[in-house]
Amino acid sequence: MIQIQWLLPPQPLTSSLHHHRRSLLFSSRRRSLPPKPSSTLTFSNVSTKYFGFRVCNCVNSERITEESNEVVKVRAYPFHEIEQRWQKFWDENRTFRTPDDDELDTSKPKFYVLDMFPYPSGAGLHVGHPLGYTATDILARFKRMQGFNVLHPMGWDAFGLPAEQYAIETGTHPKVTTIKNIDRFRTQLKSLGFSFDWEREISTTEPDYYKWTQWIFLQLLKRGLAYQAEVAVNWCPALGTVLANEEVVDGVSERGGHPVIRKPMRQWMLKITAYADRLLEDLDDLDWPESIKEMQRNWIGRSEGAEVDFHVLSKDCQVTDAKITVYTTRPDTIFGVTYLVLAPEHPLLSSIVSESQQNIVDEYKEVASRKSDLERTELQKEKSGVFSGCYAKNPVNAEAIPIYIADYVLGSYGTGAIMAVPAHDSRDHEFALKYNLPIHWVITSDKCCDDFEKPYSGEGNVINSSSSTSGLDINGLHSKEAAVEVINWVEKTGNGNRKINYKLRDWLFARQRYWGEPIPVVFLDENSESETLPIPIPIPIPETELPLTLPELDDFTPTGTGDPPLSKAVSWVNTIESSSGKPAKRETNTMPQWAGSCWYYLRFMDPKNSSQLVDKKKEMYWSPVDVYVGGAEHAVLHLLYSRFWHKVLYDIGIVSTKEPFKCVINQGIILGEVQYMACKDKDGNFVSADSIHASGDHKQERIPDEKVTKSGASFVLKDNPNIKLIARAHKMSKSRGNVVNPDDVVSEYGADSLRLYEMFMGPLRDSKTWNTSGIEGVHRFLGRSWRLIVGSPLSDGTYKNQTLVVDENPSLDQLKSLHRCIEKVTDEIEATRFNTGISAMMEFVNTAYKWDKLPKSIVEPFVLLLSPYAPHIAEELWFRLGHSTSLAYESFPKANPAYLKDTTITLPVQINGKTRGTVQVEVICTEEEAFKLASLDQKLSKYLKGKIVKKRVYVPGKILNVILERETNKVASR
Ligand code: ANZ
Repeated sequence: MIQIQWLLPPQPLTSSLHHHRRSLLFSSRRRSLPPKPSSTLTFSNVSTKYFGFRVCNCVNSERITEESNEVVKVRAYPFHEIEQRWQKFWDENRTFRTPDDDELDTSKPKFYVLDMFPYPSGAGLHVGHPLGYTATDILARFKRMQGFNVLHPMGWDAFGLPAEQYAIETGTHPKVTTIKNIDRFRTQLKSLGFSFDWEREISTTEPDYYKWTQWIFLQLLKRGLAYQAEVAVNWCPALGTVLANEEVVDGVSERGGHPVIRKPMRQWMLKITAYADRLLEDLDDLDWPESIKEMQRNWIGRSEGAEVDFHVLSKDCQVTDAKITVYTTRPDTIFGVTYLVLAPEHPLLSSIVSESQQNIVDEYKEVASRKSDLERTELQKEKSGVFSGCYAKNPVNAEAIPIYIADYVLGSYGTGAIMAVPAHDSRDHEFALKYNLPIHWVITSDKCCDDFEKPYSGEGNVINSSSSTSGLDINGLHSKEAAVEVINWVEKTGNGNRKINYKLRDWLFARQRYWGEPIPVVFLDENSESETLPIPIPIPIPETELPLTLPELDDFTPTGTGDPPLSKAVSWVNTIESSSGKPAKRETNTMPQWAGSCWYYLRFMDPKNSSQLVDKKKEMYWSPVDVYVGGAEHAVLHLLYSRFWHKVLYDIGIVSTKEPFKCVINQGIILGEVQYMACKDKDGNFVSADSIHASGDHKQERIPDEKVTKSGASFVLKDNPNIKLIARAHKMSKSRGNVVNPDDVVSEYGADSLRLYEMFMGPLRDSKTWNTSGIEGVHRFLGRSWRLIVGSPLSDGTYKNQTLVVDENPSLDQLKSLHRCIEKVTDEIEATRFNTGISAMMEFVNTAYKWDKLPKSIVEPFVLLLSPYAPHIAEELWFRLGHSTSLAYESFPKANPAYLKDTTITLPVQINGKTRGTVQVEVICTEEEAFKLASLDQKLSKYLKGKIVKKRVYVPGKILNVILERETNKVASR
């Protein structure tokens, strides 16, 4: 049966389509089928590029005719109607609502599967979002069917910069933009059939939610874990605002390109460093990707060493009281110190710099203030510095060594001062060469041949390290022993002490922005004028006054003074401090976007609780999150911040587990479709990509896919196969024009196909390349599954309501195929190898097409297996198989081991005591069946044909021995 299928509602035919359609119909010798305004006979994507239609066999959707480059598409089954119907059904029946309070049967096991909730941007979902969401949805549906109580929620991380910037540009209040974007995201997510419990939806911007973010802040404040400090921030004088690090590119503002300087300002800090050791230790037991754990370890950056004091010398070389404390991880190199370095922001600087050097030092400090820490510590950057004009005494050998100021030493790490050992540290070595400072070797490598041209930073044996003045002698010791010896010596002589340091800094928690959670503290007016209090004393607002809601504001533009926009809400800012009744001002800084996302997983357990952050019983039941899926870009900040808050909440008895997320999975990124580039020389002629090194100067030009063909392992121009092309997949971006919108995919192939395709592209954790023809493949598989069970469409393109299944007992073969498929799909879901689970189902459907009959007892379990991946089609099939309720809580099929074993064996056959061959038999095979198979066997039949059997000895599963009559034997052989 040949039929044209149209994909979208009928459109007026253009003349070229008329012509094209007629020629196709003519060539297929079929009478013309006018496009009917029915659901199946509708029209396709009418962009000129994709404009096309297809003559297809309605029984199997296989492509029959395809004109040159026309993209040919077909709807393999009526997914539009099916998907809408089931999404409505799930909504109306609250199918995925997780029972709450007394309805929750806590004797059942629980499974909490969570996605990193999205920022609802104006751009809507991209195809990267559904990758993780489909994976978690498969797990949620699978566990529900295995009898678990499943918590699978969704919400919005909706505070943040883009909505505020949009407000500055257009005057639209961030709340309005946020609500609009959330609505769009929700609609898109619902169109993909995710089984979220939408009744638990939360948004970080809702006062009911941020009440508890503010409450956590107050607990941190109470415990001294939130404090204020003067911290250098990115201040842009031209824009009159503080910028986030990502808004500063190469020292200028991303918007407008204005210079940005580092300026100290009052900020809120959270003392995450107090939890450094616990954050490090507890990593070991987590089922997280090793790479993330390693990144967190490096971020925390624990190092063991010592702080050593170097006394500053006066002009006449006398030891003064002033001392510079350095932090070193290599005390074993202390005899190799040839100068000290202070960070430009070191507090001692002003008191030690000599008069003659003052101007030079001031200038240097000014330049350094414009650089970020990252720029300053970049290894390849040329080192710079200035002499302070002053010297210090090395405590171990009493040598006078010069003190320099250089920006490769950071004020924020260690003590902001170092002892420089140019022979053994590459940064110091580079600096010493540049400023002609001495280099003293004090470590030899264990291997031979030291190269004194380069610094040696490894450990080794100590040389040139003794002093009669101090009595310290570490020559001949190994680095490790020498370090211990030096630390003991400095501790004993009062020149320093053992010290553990962390790279981890306290968390800068304030933003000079409007669209964030207000910080719930006030400052008494009487204190704000105080000269003696550079940092005003914060007074927490009473917990009963939470939430402290954001005031409405019409003007979001920066104040120009560095004061946050909230300072414009004068009547909100001016308040009365509750306990004293005195006039006070509210804090106008807001919290960073990280705050709301630090604890949202707890609120999902009890989203409507107005008296507690989370009910204790509910928390005890649902904690911790069993599987947390999201992008690898959150390896440190979000995942570390939420671990920190969780531990604080653990300490104050709000949560019952030490860690929030048992297992974390990072989904890979989806790259855009492969793009082909041809190289052109100066004159505009194509040159092969493999010769561009030789030709040097060249330009690249994008080549449309239809002009490309494969030749061996390369891609070449169809017109000129000598020209090899560059094939590359890029991150999806608007500027490259390679962004795939999930809405388009859903309307063209259906949500089930998109879900299936995203899982089929490759292992969840790998990066993958989008390929539209891949969706056609999985879409065809769903169509084949549909037609296998429902049958071919009727002549008007619709399908019968019934199925083709029969109520008969299945054959052994059918049972074996089914149970192998069950085993594979189950194993693969459990191991989150979703792609190979799909292959197993494809294999099953291929096999099933060969069967004459389809027993219901085989088809039903298959539909259940398919349902976590492609829930809409599975629900529809389930319904057509005669069920009246959703399959969401049906038991997931279990593989029966009896059908998994290989039940045939190779049975040796002896004739008159000699092994003459073998036959394949079922393990439980009768003597008669075994003998019959032997007589039919080509090789054995030669021995048996026409002979009389005297006796048969059959040991089931082991051997068949046939004894022949001798007489007959002779007669027969005559
Ligand atoms: C002397 C020395 C000799 C050092 C040597 C290294 C090798 P980690 O392991 O990262 O903690 N350092 C200390 N404070 C610094 C700061 N504020 N800015 C830049 N560098 C700083 O690194 C500790 C080492 O980094 C310290 O040990 C110090 O240099 C340097 F052969 O002291 B070392």
